[in-house]
Amino acid sequence: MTILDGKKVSNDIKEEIAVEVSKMVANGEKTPHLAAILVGTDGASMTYVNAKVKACEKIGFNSTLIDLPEETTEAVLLEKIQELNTNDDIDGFIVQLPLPKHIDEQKVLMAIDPDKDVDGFHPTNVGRMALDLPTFLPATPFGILELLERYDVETSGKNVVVMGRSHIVGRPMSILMSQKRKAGDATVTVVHSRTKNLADITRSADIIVAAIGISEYLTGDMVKDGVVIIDVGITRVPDETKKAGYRLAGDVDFASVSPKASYITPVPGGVGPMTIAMLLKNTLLARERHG
Ligand code: BQF
Repeated sequence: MTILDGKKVSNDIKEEIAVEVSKMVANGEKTPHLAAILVGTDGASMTYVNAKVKACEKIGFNSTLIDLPEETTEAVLLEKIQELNTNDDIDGFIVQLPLPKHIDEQKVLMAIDPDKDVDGFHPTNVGRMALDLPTFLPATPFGILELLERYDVETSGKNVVVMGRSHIVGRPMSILMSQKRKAGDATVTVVHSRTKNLADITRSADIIVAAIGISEYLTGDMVKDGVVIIDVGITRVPDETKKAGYRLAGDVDFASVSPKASYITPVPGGVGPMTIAMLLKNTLLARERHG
């Protein structure tokens, strides 16, 4: 069993990007600049957005965090987005999800200039991804592809089961892995909350991408020997023995699944850090594309 060490690979990628940034700066080019909008004070969202800002500092990017109160209206948020769309100093920006319930997420994502949409959530970029045109790939699926590639995990002709159909992970992952690409050429099945005989389907999988958001849902009896496991889940589970009061759990029951797996991502330290690294990669790409 090999651990797919997302922490290590993400650090490799960040170092590669840092080298690129130094070269750009030495050539008198602009420094990549990522902005992030956070609405409200949700604990997990604050952690994620802070991790993104910190990663920018580490690799020599400029970053701007725009902190808006929970009560921010949709109109004010759309104004902020317009400002970032037209600010030539910003190469790319994200709106941290989830948004408060009074704001229409789809409307917000559609307001982002596709050329600055480094999360790849704008319908234009989703369409470009589906058509295999140059775009910004959503950071989590992009990170999973990169992790599979760097560990030389064979995907061609394999049965991949994607658990979950979210617009951020499951759906794009299923599209990307069915495409003709390095970590692609797979036969992909998407399973979800309405799927019947789910365990029969997961037991036939060579590779499982678990992205359903239910902690430790996938257990050893649901997988075959030699399976490759990508665990996208990241749930806070109350744990009084931890100083934070919680521990992080994936969608995979690591204890029962890992003995059967050929490769498996841990939680934390698997897919999560790769998500951050690929957001930075997209921002570098945005800077290069803007010329
Ligand atoms: C790690 C996210 C659900 C909803 C919105 C490192 C992250 C997580 C874990 C991280 C996530 C999850 C992010 C680890 C960004 C991944 O060491 O295991 C980094 O920051 N993520 C997000 O921005 O929004 C989310 C999950």
